[in-house]
Amino acid sequence: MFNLILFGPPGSGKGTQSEKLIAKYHFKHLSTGDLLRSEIARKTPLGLEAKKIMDRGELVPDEVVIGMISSALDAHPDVPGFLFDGFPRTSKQAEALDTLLARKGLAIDIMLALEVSEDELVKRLIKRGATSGRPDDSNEQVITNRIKEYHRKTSQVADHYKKDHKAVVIKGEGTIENIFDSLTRHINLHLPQP
Ligand code: B4P
Repeated sequence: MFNLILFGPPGSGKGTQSEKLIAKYHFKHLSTGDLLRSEIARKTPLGLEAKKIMDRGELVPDEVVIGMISSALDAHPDVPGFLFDGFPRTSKQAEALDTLLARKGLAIDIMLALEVSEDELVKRLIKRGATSGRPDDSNEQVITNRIKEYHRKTSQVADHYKKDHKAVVIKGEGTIENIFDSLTRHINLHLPQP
């Protein structure tokens, strides 16, 4: 099994590139943003609570997202690997992920970190907000808050993987195809040979 984290600030292209990577490698896609939005759409108690937090551009509590990932890992024992998109977003989530994977005899193989300038992030999210209907993309103050949350709580997660030499920084600006080529080049280097 091959386990990959796609990392980066809000709007860096994690969702966009995940879709293409899943189509190529058939990993199981685990996006905590998508899982939370599905809870919101179904109006579950978890979703109603998460919505208030996400609409402010803050991070949902660690226990909630760790619980969701734990259930998702148990539900898919026979996949070729997992692609974690938007998770882990705090050091506590990174430690929990290590523990959950270790219980199954697994580990993270590589973290690919998309690097994008702040101006470009804001531009992309405002553009998406015009059509997506996502409340967290529709207000510049909320977008700025999401980027601040990233610097406060998420950016240091990369250090967790740098110390094991598992983190690779990828330029996240340019065409979607060129960025995808860089990602696949690094994945192919690390994939176990058949
Ligand atoms: P997420 O759903 O993870 O999404 P995101 O960070 O907004 O965006 P992503 O990086 O996937 O960008 P995308 O490809 O779509 O998070 C939403 C919220 O959920 C968080 O703020 C938080 O509240 C909560 N949450 C999620 N996970 C959590 C966790 N683990 N712990 C706590 N809370 C959690 O790209 C954005 C736009 O850019 C798109 O419109 C795309 O078309 C465009 N784009 C992509 N690549 C481009 C390129 N190369 N050039 C130009 N535009 C590009």
